[in-house]
Amino acid sequence: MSEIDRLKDIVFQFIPETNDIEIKPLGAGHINDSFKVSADDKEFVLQRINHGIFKNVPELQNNILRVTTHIRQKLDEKGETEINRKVLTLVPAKSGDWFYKDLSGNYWRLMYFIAGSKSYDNINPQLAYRAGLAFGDFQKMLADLPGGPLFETIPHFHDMESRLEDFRKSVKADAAKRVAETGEIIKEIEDRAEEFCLPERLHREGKLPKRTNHCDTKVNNILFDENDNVLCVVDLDTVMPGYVLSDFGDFIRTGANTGDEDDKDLARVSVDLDIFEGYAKGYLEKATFLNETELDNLAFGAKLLTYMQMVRFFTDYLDGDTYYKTEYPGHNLVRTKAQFKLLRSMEENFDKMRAIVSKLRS
Ligand code: GN1
Ligand code: MG
Repeated sequence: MSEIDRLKDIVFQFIPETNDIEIKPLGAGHINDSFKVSADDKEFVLQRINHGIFKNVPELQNNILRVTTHIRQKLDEKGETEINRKVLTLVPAKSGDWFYKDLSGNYWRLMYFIAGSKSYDNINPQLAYRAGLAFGDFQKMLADLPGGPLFETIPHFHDMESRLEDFRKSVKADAAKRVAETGEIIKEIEDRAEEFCLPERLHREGKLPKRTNHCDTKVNNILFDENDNVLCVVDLDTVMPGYVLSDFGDFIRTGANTGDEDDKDLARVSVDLDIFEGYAKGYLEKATFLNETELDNLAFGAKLLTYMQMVRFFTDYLDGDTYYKTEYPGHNLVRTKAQFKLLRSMEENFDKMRAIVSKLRS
């Protein structure tokens, strides 16, 4: 059986069989595999969920169901039109589950493709402002999610103390024999370790709360329509309790980088303060629920998520590239260095980032 026939068989676990079907690879996620499916007059996204990383797929899908159901209801109450373009819609499998497990043990899900949507890897301050409104609104809509906290789809996901523990274990194990050649990076990480464990300390002191966060607010996880208006926020695998600094920071890490996440040309990589300002403005207009500690540390969140991503890419490099998909040998080291360059640019511009947030919140 060809790969495509296998994929068709999987799609038919969710929708009625048809000969009028086309399946193509979609997007550039680092974890799951995605495909665009056109069947009769409908379009879908089929995804193979990486269950090595998301170990409890039923709970994961249940989170997404809870989140999308709640958002749908909020949009409905607001009198929104075209709701199916403004929130993801999962398709149940014929079995009644919200996923399908194939004979090789792979997990799959299907959802509707949002018609006429596009995403960007590079944006401008105006679009950043709209993205800020969108992620602020997302957190706001989920603030009263019924049914208690969401399941933690990846335990300790954005917990810097835990990420550093993993990093130190990997240095010790040196599985891929890459420690000797990367001593300089290890030192740069250790030099900043204490500074970046601040959120966990603030949380223990009761000053920094956990709220329902997206936890993967990459710029390309926002869908825009033909006129560059935001349609909706996608990639809901990691929606779970976390610090708002994560969501603020991960957008800046990706959307306000003048270069690419894995740029080999480090001269291209720096923080764009106009995009930072655009996003902060939009976000603060919606996120009216933040406390003083959260507001004081938003700019820090940008540095934190960049540092965290540097540590995560580098840990995976030391482990021999077992977590992230890579396109070439050494890709994770290239990513590490690009994140480190971005971090240094943010360190140089930290006072300016803080001043922007202060100006906008007053
Ligand atoms: C992964 O698969 P993708 O690209 O949406 C990762 C994020 C990282 C990101 C780095 C579950 O997201 O946490 O920030 O790569 N997702 C998971 O680009 O680890
Ligand atoms: Mg993701």
